[in-house]
Amino acid sequence: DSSELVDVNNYVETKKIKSAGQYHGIAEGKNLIVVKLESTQNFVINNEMNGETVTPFLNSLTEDKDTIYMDNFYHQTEQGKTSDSEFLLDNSLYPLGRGAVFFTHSGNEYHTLTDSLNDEGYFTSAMHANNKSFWNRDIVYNNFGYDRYYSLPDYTVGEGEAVNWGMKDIPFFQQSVDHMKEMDQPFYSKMITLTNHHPFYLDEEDKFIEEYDSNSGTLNRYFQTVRYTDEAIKEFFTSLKESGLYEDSIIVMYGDHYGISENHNAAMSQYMDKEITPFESTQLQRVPMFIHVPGSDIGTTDHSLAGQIDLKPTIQNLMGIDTGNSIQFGQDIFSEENDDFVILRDGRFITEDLVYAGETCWDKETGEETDMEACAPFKERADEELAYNDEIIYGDLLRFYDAKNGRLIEDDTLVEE
Ligand code: GP9
Ligand code: MN
Repeated sequence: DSSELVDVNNYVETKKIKSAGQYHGIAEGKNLIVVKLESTQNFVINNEMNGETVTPFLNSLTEDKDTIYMDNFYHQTEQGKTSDSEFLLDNSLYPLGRGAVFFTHSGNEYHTLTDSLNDEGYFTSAMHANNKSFWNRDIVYNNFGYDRYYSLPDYTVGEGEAVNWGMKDIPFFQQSVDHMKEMDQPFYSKMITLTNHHPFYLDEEDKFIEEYDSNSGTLNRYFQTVRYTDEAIKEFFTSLKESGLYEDSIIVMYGDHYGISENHNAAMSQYMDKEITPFESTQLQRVPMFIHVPGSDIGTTDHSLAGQIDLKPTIQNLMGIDTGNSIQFGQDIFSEENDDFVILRDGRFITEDLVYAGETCWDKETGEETDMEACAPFKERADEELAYNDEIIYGDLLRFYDAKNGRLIEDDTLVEE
């Protein structure tokens, strides 16, 4: 009942910071396009593979005058993979440690990013050229407040236009822009790419660089599919400009989770030219995050420590939406009061100076093991935060919270279904 929410709420209150951080309202009233980059890890950005540039277009954005590039941004997903990253985006809550919350708690009450945009009069949609029930998305998107889900039947997959799990990213983006041209503005569209997905196969004509030469075919091909998606994003920006939508839009892009699992540590170690310790493995959980606002002059590389849990309050701040009353664990990345603390869903965490992984405390600067005492207070907080999170999800506790007015709802006012 609502009494369970009291402790959770007290904890969340301790994390609340000034909501109106830097860049508040910079994209107010603009179309919001969020591109979820499949399996894209940060190590490919501004990096080469056997002398070839892996992500030329994304690299150019890291130098772009209208783009903030976050290079210290972690995914926080677990077994629910892509769907977990979507859950984080919409709720600023952690997914579950086991199973996929999209399946296990699809019917809970949530106070989503999408709801907040609906309240501002946005037309909201998700775009992904896959079967609509994959990850239970049709049910969940409806509950999260999306007005429309553009799924496989909304796309024409021509001859040679599918690879791996489905439609290739280049035609996906092309046809998605055609849909956007028909939308009422302002709109919010969440787009989910697919080509850079295990097993990372490509047709010959889509291979812009060579394979890598390790003992892992997965890693070898990964560079090529990342390169393909980079090309798709470049073309997407061009189509947006041609459609006239570009100037009135903000584009946020983030990697959903790792593409290269620990099974490929030997190959990764060859590529990175160092041993993949639990410390390195944790640092590899960084995913790229870009915020592109045409004409804004916000361009910088931001090293702030942050994670997917921070997407919702950060985007809301940019859109000029007040985040003050939500029950959530993320913080606006651009607020000066932001904590430098990221918790991964499996209990690992990262602070300004430390990484906790493999039940060991690591010194970030040296990458060497350090005294567990340094990590202990953070560990307590990480465990506490994840436990409160799980109480919310298992107890469907947001039923007892009136997010508009920021107050707990007494039980007797609730109509049980
Ligand atoms: C499937 C796509 C990939 O529609 O989102 O899902 P993943 O396997 O990465 O969770
Ligand atoms: Mn994914």
